[in-house]
Amino acid sequence: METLRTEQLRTACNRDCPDACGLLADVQDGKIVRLKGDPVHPVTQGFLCHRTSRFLDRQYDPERIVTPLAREGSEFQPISWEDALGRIAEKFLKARHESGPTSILYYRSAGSMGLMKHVTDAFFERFGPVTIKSGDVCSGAGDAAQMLDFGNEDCHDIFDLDHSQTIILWGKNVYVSQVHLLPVLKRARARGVRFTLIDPVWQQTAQLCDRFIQPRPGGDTALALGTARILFENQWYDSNAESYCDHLEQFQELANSRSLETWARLADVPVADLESLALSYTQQPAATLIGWGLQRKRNGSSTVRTIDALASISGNLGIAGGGISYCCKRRGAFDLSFTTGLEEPARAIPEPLLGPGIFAAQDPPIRVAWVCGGNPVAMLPESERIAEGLQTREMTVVVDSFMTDTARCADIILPTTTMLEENDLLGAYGHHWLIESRPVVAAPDGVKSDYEITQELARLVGLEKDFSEDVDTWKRRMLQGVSQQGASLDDLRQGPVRNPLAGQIMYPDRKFPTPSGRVNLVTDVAAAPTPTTELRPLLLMALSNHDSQASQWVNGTRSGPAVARVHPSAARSFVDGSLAIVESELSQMTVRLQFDDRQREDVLLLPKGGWLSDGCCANALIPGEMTDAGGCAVFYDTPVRLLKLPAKPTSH
Ligand SMILES: Nc1nc2c(c(=O)[nH]1)N[C@H]1C(S)=C(S)[C@@H](COP(=O)(O)OP(=O)(O)OC[C@H]3O[C@@H](n4cnc5c(=O)[nH]c(N)nc54)[C@H](O)[C@@H]3O)O[C@H]1N2
Ligand SMILES: Nc1nc2c(c(=O)[nH]1)N[C@H]1C(S)=C(S)[C@@H](COP(=O)(O)OP(=O)(O)OC[C@H]3O[C@@H](n4cnc5c(=O)[nH]c(N)nc54)[C@H](O)[C@@H]3O)O[C@H]1N2
Ligand code: SF4
Ligand SMILES: [Mo]
Repeated sequence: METLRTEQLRTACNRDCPDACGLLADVQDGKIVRLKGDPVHPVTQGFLCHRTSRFLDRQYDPERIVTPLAREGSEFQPISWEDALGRIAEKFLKARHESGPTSILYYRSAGSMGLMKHVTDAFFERFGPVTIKSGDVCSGAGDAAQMLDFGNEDCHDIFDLDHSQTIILWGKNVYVSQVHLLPVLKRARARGVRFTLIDPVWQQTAQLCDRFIQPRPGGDTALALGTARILFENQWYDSNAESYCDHLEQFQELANSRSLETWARLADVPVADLESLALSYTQQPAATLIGWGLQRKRNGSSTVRTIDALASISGNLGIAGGGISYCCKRRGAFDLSFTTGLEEPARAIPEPLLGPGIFAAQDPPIRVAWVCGGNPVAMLPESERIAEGLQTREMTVVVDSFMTDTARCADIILPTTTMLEENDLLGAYGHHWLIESRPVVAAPDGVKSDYEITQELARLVGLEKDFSEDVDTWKRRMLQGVSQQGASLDDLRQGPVRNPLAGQIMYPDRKFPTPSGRVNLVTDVAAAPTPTTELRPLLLMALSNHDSQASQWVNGTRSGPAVARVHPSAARSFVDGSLAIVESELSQMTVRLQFDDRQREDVLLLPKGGWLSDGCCANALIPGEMTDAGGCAVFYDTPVRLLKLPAKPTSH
């Protein structure tokens, strides 16, 4: 018997994740038989997260869409690419001619973080400019805070944590959402570094920490200000802070505006937690890593600003092992000057308000919608409204590989490549390595990448010239700013390369690219009233979980009812494991209760990413609302209550 030759090919994970891993695929006879983490990649270190270690189930899922589909009544029928793109081009030209280009909505999310996706942005910019989204439901509030405070947003090198004495994980669930930070943290732990986790939700990272502070959701502002008060009172703050921080006095007044007891009560933690945190900031260098969850709240941006200020006055900025790291500048190495218009769009709908926004847009109304790299019906607030919005356009096009909640609303579905068939470049928001992705297998016949689709559509609408180049030419163009510094396409083809433009530490000279050149300390924050009410005493938090990448689940785990975790005292009239209804102001959903006495009594936890069509979608309960700055979505401030299921009539 002839044995099949196994080829090992290298590529990258393009999922919306801080880690941007290197992948190794074993390919036999055109089929991938094994996927693992690339041991050569300094951050990936040869292992994958649970969800991507199961990616081959997705790659070879029989339910994958491999031909364009067109709606006929409530069904979809296969059509040819020629027919599909012909109908789309005709509709695009007609809508633009009759109503202007803003009658077309282009929505792209981060289903793939590949840089080539910006080429599709450029197409819509040149064909239009069309209507796009503004803000960012993922990280917008924190991004705005960092820009306002420091004039820039980037992180210390991930391995700079090797120099820390203290690590403060402010709302980060590393075991779920950033697993490749774990080896670095465990190494620090073994060195005796002091760890604090601040999270209203008990999660596994607590086990890594010396101290777990569990404030009420949104209590972080009070916690940070109370801690700052202790630093000021004990002269533990940096006596040089005045030289690189604006508004030091006002910030001190803000911190002193309430007693320690009041701050602790507002945060719902003992005063001892404030004292412990203050002490941590004096055990320098202290690194603060801010997670993404805590800014998806009504006051999310000012919360991040108070944490920025606390870390700043403590004297931990600009030193090895210190700093305040939120999001690495994942696009920082790349020249994206071929697309500029998206920053000043002709018209934009705030992403958290996409559903109501589609209906509100007038003069012209949205006639055509194009959705790619996202499942907004499942993932954005007011799911039902988004579904309705997409279903009621003259034409909605969805580019995806699966029949998602959003694809179900389409008139035309265009099947696209998976990450193992992609040809692209990536940066990461959790570290500074750049990586190239290369197809390890060919896409099935009848499946095209976003760029191939863009090229064909461009040909039909008279923009062929702008999009005729091959992918390598685009890659070289995007790398032109770093290609002389060891990050050319040829270099990347040899393996991952650290972004030569990224420093090891941020602001080593304590000069900041703000207008004054100094840190802009926050001077005023709204004391967040608790959003829960007597009627609805629980806050709904639908968080990242092991088994899914947003709405992309590993096989077999997405059928309802969704599991809702609560403290037993929050559900006294229910038993563990029973069914219940979760009700918000907007809607209701049936869940199965799971008691967890490590949780606070004022939260109800659901997995993020449940599907509307499975009755598991948390976002159907969440009203569309924007954070105080940056256009992030207020995902975790929805009050809910538990209700009994109506009794089934007994049959005789
Ligand atoms: N397995 C898995 N991994 C993922 C994803 C996924 O869907 N599944 N999603 C990816 C995406 S899209 C992103 S943006 C990243 C980041 O993904 P996120 O899941 O946003 O990551 P975290 O930074 O861990 O932030 C979540 C943590 O913030 C905490 N938190 C919520 N509210 C508060 C608060 O008021 N105060 C404090 N202190 N903490 C709070 C939550 O309890 C939770 O532990 O990870 C990615 N990683
Ligand atoms: N309630 C609640 N809602 C949340 C969150 C939360 O914590 N709670 N988190 C929010 C966050 S942080 C984020 S980032 C968003 C994520 O929301 P989305 O970005 O909508 O995330 P996904 O569900 O992963 O959808 C990505 C889709 O893109 C497809 N895809 C993958 N690769 C490609 C490609 O190359 N081309 C095309 N055209 N499609 C591709 C996938 O098949 C998938 O269906 O959700 C947000 N929604
Ligand atoms: S999803 Fe994140 S952790 Fe998992 S393989 Fe991809 S980049 Fe790595
Ligand atoms: Mo995200």
